[in-house]
Amino acid sequence: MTEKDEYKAEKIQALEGLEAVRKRPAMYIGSLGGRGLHHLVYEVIDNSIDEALAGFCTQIKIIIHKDGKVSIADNGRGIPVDIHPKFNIPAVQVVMTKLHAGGKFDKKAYKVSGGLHGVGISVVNALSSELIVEVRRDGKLYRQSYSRGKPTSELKEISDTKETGTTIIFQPDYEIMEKNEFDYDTLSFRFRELAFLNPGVEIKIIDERTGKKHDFCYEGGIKSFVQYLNKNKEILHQPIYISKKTDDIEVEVAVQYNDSFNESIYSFVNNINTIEGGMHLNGFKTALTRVANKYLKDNKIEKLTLSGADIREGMTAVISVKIPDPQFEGQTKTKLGNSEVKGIVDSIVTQGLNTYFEENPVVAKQIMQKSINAAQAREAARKARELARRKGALDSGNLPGKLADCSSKDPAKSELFLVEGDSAGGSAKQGRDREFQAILPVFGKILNVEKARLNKVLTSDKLRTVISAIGCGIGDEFEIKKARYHKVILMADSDVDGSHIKTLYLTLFYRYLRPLIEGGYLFVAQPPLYQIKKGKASYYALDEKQKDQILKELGEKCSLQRYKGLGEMNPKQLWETTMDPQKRKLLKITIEDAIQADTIFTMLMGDKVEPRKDFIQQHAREVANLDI
Ligand code: 0RA
Repeated sequence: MTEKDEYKAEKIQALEGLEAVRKRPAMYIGSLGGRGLHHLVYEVIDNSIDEALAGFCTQIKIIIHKDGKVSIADNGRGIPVDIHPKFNIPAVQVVMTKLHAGGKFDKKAYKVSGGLHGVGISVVNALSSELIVEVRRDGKLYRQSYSRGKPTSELKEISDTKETGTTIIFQPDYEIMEKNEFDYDTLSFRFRELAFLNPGVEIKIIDERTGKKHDFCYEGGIKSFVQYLNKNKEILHQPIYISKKTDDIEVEVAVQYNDSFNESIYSFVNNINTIEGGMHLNGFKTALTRVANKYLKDNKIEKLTLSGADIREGMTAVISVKIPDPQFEGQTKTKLGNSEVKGIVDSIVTQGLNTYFEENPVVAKQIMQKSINAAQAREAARKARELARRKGALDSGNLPGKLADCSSKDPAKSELFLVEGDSAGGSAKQGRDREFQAILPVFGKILNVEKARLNKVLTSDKLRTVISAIGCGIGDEFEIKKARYHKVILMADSDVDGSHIKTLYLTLFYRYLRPLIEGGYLFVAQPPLYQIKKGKASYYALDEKQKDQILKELGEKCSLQRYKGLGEMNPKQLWETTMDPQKRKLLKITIEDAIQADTIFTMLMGDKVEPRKDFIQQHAREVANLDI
């Protein structure tokens, strides 16, 4: 084979690469829905972040255009434009058309591995009906356009410029992607996170459809991140910050305690949120537990051994490591597997915390006291649980009297409705299909678990009833496989009180029965707001929009009834509109993002009033059917 043939062969291979992306796109970006769509933007911005990590880029600007395109502009070095010796085309064209081509040029110690999939910018090109790349480099502005991964022009020199950097504008290919719009809040959330994780980098977003814009830039890095996470909480001290950078690994930890009982630790590897944790998180936890227990002992504060959970109660922390060759494991590939990282993080955190405790004895004693309280409360909870167990109050062997159980014993087919109010409970009992639907009437407001520890939860009759009906236990002893129903459905009025009750229950599930949410077992029923009658036919509308639409379609001579509560519906209506699996629309509760969910719950249920007011004013509509 001549050299020329060889080059041709490789070029063809490169093109085939992108064809493969178009044939099996989900393999490269995970989904073709909203998530995949936003992933395309993350893929591009990760390359700009790499430039920033290498020390050449300080600003990234993202614009959502009115026509649905997105542009990402940075002030990095610009993608090289010189002719690639092997492919005989400009390097930028190689980057845009060859899978994983990016890494070939540079010898950086580590890179953001391109979101979870690490696929490179060519994938975005392959999945765009139109893409333009502009490079500012060596005093010139260059431009090239593409469609569906193939160049539609040569790389052209456009003008002179003193600036450097890269701009990519793309229109997602809606022949492949499901038609979806870019969401300002989703993108902003990720950009804020990236700005925290890469201090000093300025990330601007502008939404030209609405005029919304935001500038994210945090000189304080993850110190600012924990302050942001704690912004609605009462904090105990300024953030503790520990960091160490060697040639091929960078470790950063920020910790700040608040007066709540919750543990919120977020870990990242190369800017990727490692939801499933891994070696870096293990190293951190091990070090923290060891250092705290040693401090207790050395300072003779109290003769007891703290568990890791005791020390982490009320702690907000961010751990960020940057390493050259991350191995991601686990179900969602968000668990760091590199075992060497555990010892490195452990030793850096041990040293850092020891120094901090030595230099800040007041804070150290505060944290110790909080941990001791936690240990004592945990012991009390253990006893309360023991007592509850002895009385059988938590097992399903001793089902609450109020529960109208279903006859099916198959959890996968069974549903539990938690119904607010006596009359609604009565209607639900009569209207249900008793084969697979169980009804547990619940009454009024329950304990706000956001402000209570487990032992207090266990002393509440109302909560114990719910826990024993579900059958999984609670807290550390929770066992999802014991669930007696695979659908637990909250059903309350669509008014302010009903929303409050739903939110209280959501908080209970989020803080103490979270695996039920993670397993996709928790739902909110959506009873209709209106009944519209025309002659003998009746129609139901979930919201104003639907009501207006139905009224328009039906024309004149309709009667309209607004339901104030579930109780106004007779058993048959309740079945038809809200309970019948064939007709109802359930809202599945998911934890899209733990950080967001956590912030929302603190805001809705915590002590500070102002942030709650602001949030409710801003999200008045969504709060009614909070979907986290
Ligand atoms: C390859 C090599 C170099 C930079 C880049 C790619 C690069 C890619 C993107 C994508 C968006 N913004 C970007 N900025 C840079 C290194 C260039 C050099 O050595 O000068």
